[in-house]
Amino acid sequence: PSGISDTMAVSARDRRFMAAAIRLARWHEGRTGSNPSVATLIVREIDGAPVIVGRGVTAIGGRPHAEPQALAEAGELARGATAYVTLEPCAHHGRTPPCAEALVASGVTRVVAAATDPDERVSGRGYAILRAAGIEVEEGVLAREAERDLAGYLKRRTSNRAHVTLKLAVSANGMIGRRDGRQVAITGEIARHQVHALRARSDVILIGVGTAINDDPELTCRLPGLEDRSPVRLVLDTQLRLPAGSRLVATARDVPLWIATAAAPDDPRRAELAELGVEFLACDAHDGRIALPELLEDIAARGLSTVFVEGGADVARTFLAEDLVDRLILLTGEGSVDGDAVNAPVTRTTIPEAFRLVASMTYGTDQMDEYERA
Ligand code: AOF
Ligand code: ZN
Repeated sequence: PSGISDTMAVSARDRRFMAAAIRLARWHEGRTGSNPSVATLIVREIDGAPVIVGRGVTAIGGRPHAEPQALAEAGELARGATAYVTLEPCAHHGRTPPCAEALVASGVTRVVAAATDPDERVSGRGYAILRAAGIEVEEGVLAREAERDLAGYLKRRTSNRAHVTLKLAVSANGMIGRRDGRQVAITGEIARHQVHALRARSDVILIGVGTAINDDPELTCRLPGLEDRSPVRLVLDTQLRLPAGSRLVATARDVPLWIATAAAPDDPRRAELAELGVEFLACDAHDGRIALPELLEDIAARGLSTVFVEGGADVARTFLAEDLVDRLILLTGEGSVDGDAVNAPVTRTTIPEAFRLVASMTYGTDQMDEYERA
């Protein structure tokens, strides 16, 4: 007797392998279309030690699912093994047979799961199939951790709207830029790379047309190895002011560019931009601003789950005021922006009460704080 009871040892092991599965699921985050990126590990005892004999992550594009890939790698070794799944295995005949049935057929005797799948075709049915076949099922292991990564998918499934992350880069004196529009660097290079990585994990990057005109950004992901991972770029442009000569429009053939607008369907600028590859989301506007809740529903209806809001100040303020921010990423630089500067809608000392701090990192002289709506 080691002093540790069997059940304690087992649950520590379960958490360890589930943590590994959650990390594996991140590999394809943002690249599985409307499907969430989830992972499966098949683990069995070999010579008294647990060994991973199969691993799978939802394939790019969303299929095949994680489970059949992990089971294929494990082969006969799956018999009597434990499967770790970050999301409840599916129970429906979609474009692939149900993963719950694949697990039953493989001979695994135990399934450890993190998050339950709210998809109405699954939602407890996956677990029921496993249990009916005599498989021992442990639900909810590291559920919170898995749910943080699946937040976009879960939000779309449970609220029919896209999940919103707002990113703000704030100077030490609480500013986000200059009023004259001249660009200032608030954070350093490492933080900038982190932002590119965050973009790559999102389905949509959103900015206001003011920022689009002023900064003329490209909003693609320019990190080595992630160049092919540029999400849809979406511009809020009530009156269709985005210049046809902007970098965004110039790259619309390579990386999707959508414009949310209230401009009339027969507005001639639409045809001009459409010709260049731009797509339009017809929106309602109130007081000259695109109606955001409806827009987020529209995005979800198109199968996209996560929106990364990058500015400017007005757009950020509106998302916050309308309580539409699910996750807030605050980068705080070391320098000050002097002169005629734009106040940040929030700073580290004025975070709205609804948010709680979930992570803090230091990148050189920059600080990155991540908050979630409780
Ligand atoms: C799993 N394993 O790896 C993933 C699952 O359109 P389909 O047929 O591919 O089904 C999509 C649904 O499958 C999706 O809404 C979610 O419920 C589930 N995702 N399930 O067993 C996986 N990615
Ligand atoms: Zn499945």
